[in-house]
Amino acid sequence: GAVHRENIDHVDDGDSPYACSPSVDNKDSRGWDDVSVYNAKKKNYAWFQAPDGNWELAKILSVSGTESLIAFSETKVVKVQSDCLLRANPEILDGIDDLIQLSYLSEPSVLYNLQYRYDRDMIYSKAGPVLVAINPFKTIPLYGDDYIEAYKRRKKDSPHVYAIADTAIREMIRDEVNQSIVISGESGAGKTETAKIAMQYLAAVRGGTGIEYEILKTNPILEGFGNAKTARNDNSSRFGKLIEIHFSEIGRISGASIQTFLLEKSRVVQCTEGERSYHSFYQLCAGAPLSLREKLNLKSVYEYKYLQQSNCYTIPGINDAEEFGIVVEALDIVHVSKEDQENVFAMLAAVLWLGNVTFLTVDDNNHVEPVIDEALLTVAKLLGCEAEQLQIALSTKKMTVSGESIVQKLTLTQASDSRDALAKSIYSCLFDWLVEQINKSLSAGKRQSGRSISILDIYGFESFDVCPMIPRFIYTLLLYTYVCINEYIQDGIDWAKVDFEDNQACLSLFEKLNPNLRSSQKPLGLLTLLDEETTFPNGTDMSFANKLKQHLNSNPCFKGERGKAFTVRHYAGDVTYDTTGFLEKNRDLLHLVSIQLLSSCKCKLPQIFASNMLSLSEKPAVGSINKLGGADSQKLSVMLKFKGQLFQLMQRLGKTSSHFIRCIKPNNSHSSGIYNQQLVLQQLKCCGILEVVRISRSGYPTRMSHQKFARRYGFLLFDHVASQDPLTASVAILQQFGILPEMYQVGYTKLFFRTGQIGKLEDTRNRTLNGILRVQSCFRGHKA
Ligand code: AD9
Ligand code: MG
Repeated sequence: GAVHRENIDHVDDGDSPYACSPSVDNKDSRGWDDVSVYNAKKKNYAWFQAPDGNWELAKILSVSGTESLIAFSETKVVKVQSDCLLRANPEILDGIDDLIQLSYLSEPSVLYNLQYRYDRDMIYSKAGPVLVAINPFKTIPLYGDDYIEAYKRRKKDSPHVYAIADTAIREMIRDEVNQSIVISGESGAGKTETAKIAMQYLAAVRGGTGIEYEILKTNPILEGFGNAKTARNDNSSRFGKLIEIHFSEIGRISGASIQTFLLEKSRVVQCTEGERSYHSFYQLCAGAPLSLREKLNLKSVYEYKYLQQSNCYTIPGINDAEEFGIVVEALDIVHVSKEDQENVFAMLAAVLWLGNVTFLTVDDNNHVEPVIDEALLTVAKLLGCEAEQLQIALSTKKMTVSGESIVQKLTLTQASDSRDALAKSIYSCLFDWLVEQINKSLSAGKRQSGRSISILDIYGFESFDVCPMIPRFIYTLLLYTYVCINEYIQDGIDWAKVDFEDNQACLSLFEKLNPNLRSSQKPLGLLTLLDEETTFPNGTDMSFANKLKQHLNSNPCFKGERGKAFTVRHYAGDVTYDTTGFLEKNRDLLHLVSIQLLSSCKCKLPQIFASNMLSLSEKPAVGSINKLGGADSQKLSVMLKFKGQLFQLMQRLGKTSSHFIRCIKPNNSHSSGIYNQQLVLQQLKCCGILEVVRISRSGYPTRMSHQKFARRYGFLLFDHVASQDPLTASVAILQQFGILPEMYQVGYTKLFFRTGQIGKLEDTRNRTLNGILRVQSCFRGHKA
């Protein structure tokens, strides 16, 4: 297992540098009286797992054979098997800020340490290279100018998003390598808030030109159009986001670009009880000024069928009308003209009205036609087309049979589907178009040095509905790349010292993401199988599940379950998925008739949408277009589109140096002060945080080439010989600064350090440099 178990029989306090407890009197600081009747010499504590799964701290009174006598309180003393106990850490380690400093690493000691900090509003901790952020669900005074200043000047070093952002800036400048901050976590864990906190830090310390203000203002727009209230989070992001912040030669923010991934389209036309559709709809209906209301024939939210179905119209504490004002202001700031803004709102209204379009049966074959009523007429007006055109688009489809084009009428289900498909397409195209406008504004005329810091706000693991294993997969892959076994092996380090669960089998489940590979070169993985089954006329969730079992059963990370389910062994934990709805969500059909309708509209946006859709489906490089259906619809499956994007994302991030933030949701009731052990543990396990801590304790996570090391610290050598080769210079530096041999390993091309070692050298370097600067300025002062 991931956890290092220590049998307390043969563990002695003496083996830890922190082992001696500071309290020597009879009463320990945990408040328990020393039960001296048992004459326990040492105050040994251990974790014992209660039947409910929670861990409790107990005092070891005596150990005999395989049994131990432990006390939970003065009155509750029990005898247990010693191997059920996990050694607790000495009190002096309570609340340490990096889990790798724990003397005894175990699930309960990690949980306890995080909770100790959380209870004191220290929501940030380090787990080796990963920043763990536990959602406080309340305002905590850890942010703002004073804190930013303190982290900028390195007056504070406790774990913080600011510290991560600051390190990213420094490393970008020092190493001349682009950086990325990868934020992951469950829905509602705090990813989006964390991303904003990181952006605020970058803007505050590296802004100055004003563009940083524009960058921050993209948040209300993206959240307005891409976030919604869900059961898990009142402000849940329904898309993935990578924001790349560009820096000029002098290290100031010079622009940015945003890439978004797969907006959840289905929410536009259906959402479950208690959830809402996208904020933008409610904001518009609540906040639009009278003139706009009249132009768009806007009604209240209660009048629209798409919004009615979930029976939830408001969010406690949120004023949608006010939010509308904030979004409009933000649109102004990113230079979306007033005219374009009105077009945007017209599209929102068109989508809402589309939902109110109804159908009537017109023949004996159950074929239908839309009713010409206020809804249909308003949609036609808002899109800029004739009502008849819209009627045709919603009730027919074109087929190509033996080279001949025929028009077929639709049944009620088919027609409703085509109406919903049109609504979904308009909305997702609108979202993409807005992102494009933002990108134009953020990059307009800015000179860039090519240096950047990217912030990835990945989906909530379980909320990505097309294929819920994808976000976890991305994170695993990135973290895996970070820990990067291969590099160690290639560099001659004996990796056996640092055992690491091989994840290759799990990754191969998902196959190579490179869409340019020919299918014969591609191993058949989950995504390809999903795609195949989606385009297969008779494919169902069940046949998909069976295909998976048939093709993947030999993979040790895959396990077929009964019915439509299967299990993937992720990085550190099994997750079972139900394939119900996978295929439907992967299908993304918009009939050609509808695309033609959009392209013939007089309004600007529908035309743009249509041409984007057509150009997308003409580009087979993004993914092969399904040949089965001919040209009657745009059949680029969701997964094919996403695979292309994902591949680019991985390529881009692969070139950066990554920093990891893992957001944790401490309870499911969104309340402050409640820390649910099991829930936290599950999240820590899910991404292998415990593994990472274990590896980081034993491994050498920091690395630097001999050349770079010698260049950076060589001048600190007492007798610096310029002709020294980098390896010799490196070794001399390590010796001069008393870096202990167990703290580093020398590879063929690189040095590998345990956590914290480079920090020491950097401090010396900075002190020396500051000294030199002071001497120089003194010298100049004298001259003047
Ligand atoms: V989802 O996958 O997009 O559904 P996120 O992005 O992980 O999710 P989000 O950042 O939206 O979660 O955070 C959820 C809520 O937690 C916020 O609306 C805040 O109310 C709360 N939160 C998160 N982080 C902080 C924080 N650092 N301080 C205070 C916070 N509140
Ligand atoms: Mg979010």
